[in-house]
Amino acid sequence: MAADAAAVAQLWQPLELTQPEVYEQVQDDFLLNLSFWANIALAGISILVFLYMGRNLENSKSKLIFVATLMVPLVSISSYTGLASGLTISFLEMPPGHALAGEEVLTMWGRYLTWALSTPMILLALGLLAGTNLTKLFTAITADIAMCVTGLAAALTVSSHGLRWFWYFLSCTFFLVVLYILLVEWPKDAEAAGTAEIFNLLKILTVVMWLGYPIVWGLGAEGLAVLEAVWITSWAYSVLDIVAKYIFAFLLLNWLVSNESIISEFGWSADTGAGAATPADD
Ligand code: RET
Repeated sequence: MAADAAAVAQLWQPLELTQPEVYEQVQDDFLLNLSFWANIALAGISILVFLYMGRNLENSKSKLIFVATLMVPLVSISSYTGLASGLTISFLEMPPGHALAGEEVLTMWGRYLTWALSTPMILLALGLLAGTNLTKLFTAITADIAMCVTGLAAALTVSSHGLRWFWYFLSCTFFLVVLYILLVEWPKDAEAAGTAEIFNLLKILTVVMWLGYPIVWGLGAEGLAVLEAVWITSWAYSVLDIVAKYIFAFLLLNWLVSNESIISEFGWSADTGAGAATPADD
């Protein structure tokens, strides 16, 4: 009798995996594990290459662009180490209404968390390159952080299926703000700053790649579960990351080291944009 009760109690307990158990699951899925380690290796190589590339920069704004760009693979190597060790992965039971309702879905929430640190660095570098003003930079970065945090909330909400999607659309709304600044505001600033050519290349790369993330979320196990195998979702994010982070950063730094003279020194304020007249010296 007592043994029966214990068995029933065990059956009703939520499946809470310990960190070593999550780690074991990651180890057992070769392709999933590879999607993490490929990025750890690429981030490591990128850090070394970028440090070498930026060694002779002199102008203070160029140096800030460099530091922001270097932070991207630095955050990334930490993010992927968190995933590979099972620290930032949880198995979450999907709520009724979800395609995998009642099932435990592997959720790589560490990705969303660390995007809140890496994507602002990308936008800081792009905004400085475009010679934008503080107001637009602040708006782009805060909307971007809000996008990542609400995306994290979408992934972690298990109380209601509807609310998962509500978070998702909130995140998309913040994303629209970022897209507007990238596509409408900064190109004008970059034109005035003389950096339009490289800015437009990086803008296209960024917009196209970044659009991939909400699509993968929507199709992956956390969303509509069209892509059910978790390693496919993970590889999709990993490939997007490779282009949106390391290739993006390489192109930016490669341009910067040979065109440093185009980047003006600091001299912007909250209400003047690139190319605005410098206040008279009186
Ligand atoms: C989520 C889901 C909710 C809706 C939206 C999303 C957008 C994510 C983006 C991520 C970009 C990440 C990058 C990381 C580099 O380190 C959170 C997937 C809109 C755009 C570039």
